[in-house]
Amino acid sequence: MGKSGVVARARRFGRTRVLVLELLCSAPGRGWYDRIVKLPSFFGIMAQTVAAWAEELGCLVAYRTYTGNERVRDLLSGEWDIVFISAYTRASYAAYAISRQLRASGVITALGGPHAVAYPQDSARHFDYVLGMTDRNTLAKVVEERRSAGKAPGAYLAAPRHPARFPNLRRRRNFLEAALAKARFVRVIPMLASTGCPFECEFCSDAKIDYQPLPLPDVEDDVRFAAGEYPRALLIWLDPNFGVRFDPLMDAIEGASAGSRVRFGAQSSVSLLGRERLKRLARARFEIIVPGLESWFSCGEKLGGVGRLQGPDRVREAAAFVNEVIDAIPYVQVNFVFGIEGEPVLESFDLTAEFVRAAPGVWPTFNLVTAWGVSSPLSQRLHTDRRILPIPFPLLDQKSCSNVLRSHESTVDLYRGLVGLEESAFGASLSWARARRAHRWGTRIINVIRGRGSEMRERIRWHRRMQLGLEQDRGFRAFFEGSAVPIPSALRDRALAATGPFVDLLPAEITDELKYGKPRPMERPR
Ligand code: B12
Ligand code: SF4
Repeated sequence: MGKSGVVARARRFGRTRVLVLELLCSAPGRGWYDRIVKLPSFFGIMAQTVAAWAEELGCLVAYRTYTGNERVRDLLSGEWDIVFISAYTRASYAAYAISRQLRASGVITALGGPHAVAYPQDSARHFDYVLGMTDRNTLAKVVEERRSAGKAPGAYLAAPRHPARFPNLRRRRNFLEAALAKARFVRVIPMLASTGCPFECEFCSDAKIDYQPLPLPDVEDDVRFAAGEYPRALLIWLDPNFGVRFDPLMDAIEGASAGSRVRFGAQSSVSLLGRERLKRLARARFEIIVPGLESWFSCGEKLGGVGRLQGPDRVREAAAFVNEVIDAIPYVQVNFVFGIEGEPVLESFDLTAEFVRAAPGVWPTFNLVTAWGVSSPLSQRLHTDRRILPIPFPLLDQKSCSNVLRSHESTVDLYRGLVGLEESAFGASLSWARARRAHRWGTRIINVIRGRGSEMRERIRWHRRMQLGLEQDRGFRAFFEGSAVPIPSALRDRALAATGPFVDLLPAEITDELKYGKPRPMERPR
């Protein structure tokens, strides 16, 4: 329903007017692919779930995504009693700015999503409510109470566990379509079959969250509905680890999608992806698989046989395994995390370069270890040890820089190694090899755009800038050594640019910090 319809009906019936905003970024994307393809498809299921529950609770609800292409005025237009905002940490300043603007006109604001989970205390300074794990009861409390925090910190509410059931796709349809309307090139529909994970990788927010499958009839219903209504869609499973209960889940998916043309994608552990399972996934039209390798030295448990090896042996086995996956599944992405404590930094990059050459068909993703507030066992430990650098939130995107304090040598090695790896992995020769290995034109085109496009070029330039700063600039180096010096201007400028049109709405303390750079102590959990 349009904005004016929602407001007019709410006024007539005295119902609570709710806006749910899902921030998929905080500024326009850098290149064409980012702006038009990637960011509009980055929405999840939880903000739409909140919208559906609010409707069930009798509210009049509008749901909007921010993809970087909208005007802030249009995003917020309308009259609202409560605005729920969903944000990752990289978009948290945008969320703070929006909340400030809304609260000034008496609207109650509530934050949910990864930033609220990671930084509940800091978030509570900017919102009336901060929501951790959220179920229908958590939401009902906000809607019924509608308490304005005024100047005091907002209330923190959290359910004891993730919801055991989510409103089905049929029920969320209007909200899904509002998000899909902005994704013109690829129709990605997020799906969910489980929450939590049975493994315990220390850096992961799900390390301590029990694995919980959702009811299979719900999963079947969602697949059947999507297959019938959106036959050309790509159904992406958001499960942190897809296929823990592989056979019953695949029975449900295959049964519900039989005879349709929908395709699937999922992220899973190497240990869950045996040869027979790969064949089954391919038969069921899984076209994207993301097996998490993460590291050549840690995370062994979830890698099964490959994980019992380390270093060069793990590289050899992993490349052989991934090459088998590519034979079965057209698009394979492998994620790596660099900077994990106790791992030899330069050797990790050398081994990854070897892997990229040995498995040229995969798309490799390079992430920097990041401690997000209190979200993982690693981040909690590092906070206790006071080893977190006060990197501005917009740069905590896993790509720009790591916020973990380490020795100067290993910090320089981290960016030096990363630049070398990125230049070779996305250079002409390996990009060509990647394109040749792909079985489909679609995969070739996506890989060339991702590897040779403006976003990747800008990222490599930035990592080179980080490396030079650490090697040549004393202030830069002092900051990354943990001294109480101002945040370097290069970081502040990047954070300002990443906060895009929301900069002017930011609270003064954050604008001052970003524009003028005040010395700050080492970060405490915030
Ligand atoms: C699936 C997934 C994605 C998908 C889908 C994203 C999406 N919009 O949902 C894709 C691949 C697109 C993605 C992209 C990214 N991701 Co991601 N992703 C995940 C993953 C694996 C699962 C998230 C999920 O859907 N879980 C199922 C839901 C039901 O559970 P939940 O997210 O825990 O949500 C609960 C509460 O937080 C709350 N809640 C959640 N949202 C909302 C919203 C409202 C309004 C309310 C009230 C409550 C609420 O209720 C839920 C039920 O209890 C997590 C890791 C993990 N293991 O959890 C990382 C994770 C969330 N991603 C992460 C990151 C860094 C990214 C990227 C920045 C990576 C990048 N550089 O591109 C982007 C940013 C995307 C964006 N929208 O801005 C980090 C976030 C850290 C942080 N504090 O910001 C995580 C935690 C992984 C990690 N490294 O530890 N991601
Ligand atoms: S296997 Fe993946 S989802 Fe599970 S704890 Fe490890 S990184 Fe997190």
